[in-house]
Amino acid sequence: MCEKCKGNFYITTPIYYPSDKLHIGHAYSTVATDTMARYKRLQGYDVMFLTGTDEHGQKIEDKAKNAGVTPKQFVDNIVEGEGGVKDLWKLMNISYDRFIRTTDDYHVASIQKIFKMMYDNGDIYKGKYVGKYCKPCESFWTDAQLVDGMCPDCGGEVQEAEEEAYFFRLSKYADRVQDLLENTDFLEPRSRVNEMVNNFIKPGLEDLCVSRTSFTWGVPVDFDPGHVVYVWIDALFNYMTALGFQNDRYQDLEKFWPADVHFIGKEIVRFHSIIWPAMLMSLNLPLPKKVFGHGWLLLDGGKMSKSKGNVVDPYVLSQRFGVDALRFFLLRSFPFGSDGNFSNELLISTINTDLANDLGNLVSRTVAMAQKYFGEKLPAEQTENPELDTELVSMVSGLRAKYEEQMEHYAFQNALSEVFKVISRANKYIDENAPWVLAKSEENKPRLARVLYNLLETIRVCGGLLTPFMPQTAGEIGKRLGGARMDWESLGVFGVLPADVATVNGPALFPRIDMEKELAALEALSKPKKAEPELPLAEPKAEIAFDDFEKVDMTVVKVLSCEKVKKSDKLLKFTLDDGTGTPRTILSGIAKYYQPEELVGKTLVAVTNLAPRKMMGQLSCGMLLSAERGDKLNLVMVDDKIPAGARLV
Ligand code: ME8
Repeated sequence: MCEKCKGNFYITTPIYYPSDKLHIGHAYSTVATDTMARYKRLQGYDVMFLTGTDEHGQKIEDKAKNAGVTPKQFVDNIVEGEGGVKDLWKLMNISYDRFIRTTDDYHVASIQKIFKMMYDNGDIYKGKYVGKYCKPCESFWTDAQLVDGMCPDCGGEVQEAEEEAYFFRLSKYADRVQDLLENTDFLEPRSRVNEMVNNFIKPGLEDLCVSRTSFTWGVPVDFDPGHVVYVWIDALFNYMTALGFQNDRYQDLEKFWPADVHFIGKEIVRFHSIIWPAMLMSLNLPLPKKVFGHGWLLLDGGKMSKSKGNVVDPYVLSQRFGVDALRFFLLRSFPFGSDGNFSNELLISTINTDLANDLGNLVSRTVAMAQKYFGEKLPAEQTENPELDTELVSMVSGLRAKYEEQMEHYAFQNALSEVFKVISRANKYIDENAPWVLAKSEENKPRLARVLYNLLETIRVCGGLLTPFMPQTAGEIGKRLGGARMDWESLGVFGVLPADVATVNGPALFPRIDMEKELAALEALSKPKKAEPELPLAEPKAEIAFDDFEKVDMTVVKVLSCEKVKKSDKLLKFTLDDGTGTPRTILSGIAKYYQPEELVGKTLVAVTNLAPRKMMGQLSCGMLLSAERGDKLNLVMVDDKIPAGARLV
């Protein structure tokens, strides 16, 4: 621990499945974690905030296959590509310290060692799995756990599955895990403890199947080829491998383990509160101090999901309302442990009420009055009026303690309520003191200065405590107060601003939104785009005899290289593998439809017995098949599995 720090604090988000683009529900876990991490940094802790992606498993393997790319290419695109996971966290101003990808080499190697350690200590053994498997959830279930024969997590169909597999002796740890859940604060909210104990532990914890042979996209069990490690072992241990457990990549284990808290969604509480501690017990490792299972953001009463097509796009919302407003809304509108119904109306009314009316108005009115009545700086000569000032001053002085009490219990909504009580009180204080009346007489100027000072000081403390929730806004508030102190120590004290504080004017922090117009605009955005106009069909050609068709050699070719032909807008020059061993050159007039580099490696079809033809001084030996309708043109691409040289028959 560093000498100046209050201590170390390690907090994690779940690591996300990069199977689809993320939606606002995903951002919920991460915004909450970011807010907690920023709060702890504000308090003076040395924070490690870990997030990342959980990239193995059959679901990803299947999706990659459908997309015609390798699993790694598929996940790379969703994690690192434009509009992907990392982009979203950048947009949402997520201040993570470390990002782990479970395909990172150091993690893969660590997982192999961890699996072997549990095999060597006898907690992992080889057996045969017979049961029900839910593919989307990558979970095996016993008959007793199914709900009406369906997966208890997603409600989807399960399949009979039988395979040779490794098992983890989860049953051995049932009593210890039950004791942990019932007799400590390990799992919160407490309501989730009953759910875990009654639904999973009391009916009898069975050993857990922890390897798969039905697919290959996972961490290979190095001592038994053909088996890959169950994704949840791979995923859960990320929290430790990212600190350096069983690898040399990082050296932070001693400093940060055990984690202070894992924030996770409620549907993965089972994995984090039963399987995770049991595996740590197996390896005699310290358990995380807390697992907090937050609620879901619902849409029309159900969970948002890509498959239901009811996801809400955080890019659209943050572009229209600003990132801070969106972050604020997520934590202000719903208690963290419970589900909450997302709606555009609620989002807009929260912004209008709390941010535009209460906070925004307080800042603009106060700064505008300070500038109007006194110019850049307040005069140092000020008169207090205890009768009018005491309540506000004592509320502001006591705010940090109340806020802290709530934040320590992850009660974001309550912490914000405390701040907004003070903001409302300050708005009332303006009306009670009517600065515009005081301004009328010179004699009242010292009193007027004090009223404005008290308001500016209130804004400083409230703005400072809002920093973890709305970092940009808090920074802007600090600027308006002439670069005011907003460190943790100063937020617990009233009277930190110098009496002759300088203020800076600026535009409204949160302009009021016209609810009706905005709802209509959002509605229009969510409507499917107009269908494209029908493209004209080409005129059919005259009938030909089969013999004529037989004369054409159509051959499968692979693109070895492709480049633009100099001085030509239309032509691309292809070097192709046609299976003969001698590269074939074909020029094709498709430059306006494709970038040359995107075609390298593609499998195409060429007419290979067409008489060679010179174009722009170069010889083209054949023609690539493409499909045309109206002004749309696409090369005919075939399955990459077909070898070069295969003949179309
Ligand atoms: O579960 N409301 O990944 P994931 C609130 N890879 N939270 C939501 C939500 C919603 N509508 N939709 C998703 C996984 N989430 C695993 C985690 S950890 C070792 C492995 C939350 O991408 C969800 O509850 O499916 C979970 O906490 C997180 O997003 C990641 O979900």
